[in-house]
Amino acid sequence: MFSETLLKRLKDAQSVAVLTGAGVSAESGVPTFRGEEGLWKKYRPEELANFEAFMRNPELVWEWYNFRRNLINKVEPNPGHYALAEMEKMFPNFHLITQNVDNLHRRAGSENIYELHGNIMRNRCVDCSKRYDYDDFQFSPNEGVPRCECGGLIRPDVVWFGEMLPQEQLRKSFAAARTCDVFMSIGTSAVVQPAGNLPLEALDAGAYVVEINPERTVISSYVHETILGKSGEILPKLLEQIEH
Ligand code: BJW
Ligand code: ZN
Repeated sequence: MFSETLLKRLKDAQSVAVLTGAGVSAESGVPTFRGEEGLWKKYRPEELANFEAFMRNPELVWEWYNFRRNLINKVEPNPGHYALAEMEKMFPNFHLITQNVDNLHRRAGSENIYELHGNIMRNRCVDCSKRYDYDDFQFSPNEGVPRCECGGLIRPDVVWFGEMLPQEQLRKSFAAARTCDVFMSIGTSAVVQPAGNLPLEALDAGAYVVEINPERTVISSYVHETILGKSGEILPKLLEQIEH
């Protein structure tokens, strides 16, 4: 099921970089953003995940995050997350770059993670940027939108459209893409920038680039291989092949 080239490249690899998206958590029961089961069927991602939307209607945006936090608290990492955590131990350099905010990679045991879009389990103040834990503030419709000790509104510590990604993590992600031997783009539509550009950056720098996704994406015609399938099924099989 895997090409000889991929297996050989992985066997010889000193450095592997992986980009993950919402698709890796789909088999855990977390809806993806786009497509059939899209979380944003009713509201497009751009309508809720931006600062103006939050300031205009913080209750609505908080309700949406509350719903997702409650869901994420109930689900477990799937075999795809666990296989990536195992792979981290197999290569001298292994960089896990994720667009996901759901913390499932960490819960599965991955350690070297770059969280490009933040983490849904953290909060921060829109005015003074002070960070708060999930437990410090939880939105309840009766109490309204939580506020910081400085009076500012509390928001989830995630990256919305039009906002800068965490610069150090972004820098490390691009450095990993430019220096890895094998790059895997897994469970992402790759339409959101700048993360979606990482596989192309890796290609440009000479890495062997593989995509794992049940559907073809905007990068499929550029990468070396697209393995069509679910990451929770493909990744454990790939792990098994490279372990021997
Ligand atoms: C499976 C599966 C299974 C299903 N197994 N797979 C260039 C051109 C045009 C616009 C821009 C541009 N550069 C920047 C922009 C603007 C914008 C952008 O990219 N817009 C595009 C939509 C066009 N980017 C930004 O604004 C970024 N910031 C930025 O660029 O700052 C610089 C700047 C500042 C000021 C002005 C201008 C520039 C920030 C982007 C932040 C994105 N944030 C979100 C929300 C995070 C918080 C939250 O979760 O609530 O991040 S949006 C949402 O999309 C979320 C995701 O991380 C992100 C990516 O989605 P992902 O993960 O790919 O999910 P899906 O649903 O799209 O795909 C799932 C895939 O899984 C599918 O392919 C399925 O087939 C597959 N799948 N089951 C494996 N079992
Ligand atoms: Zn504050």
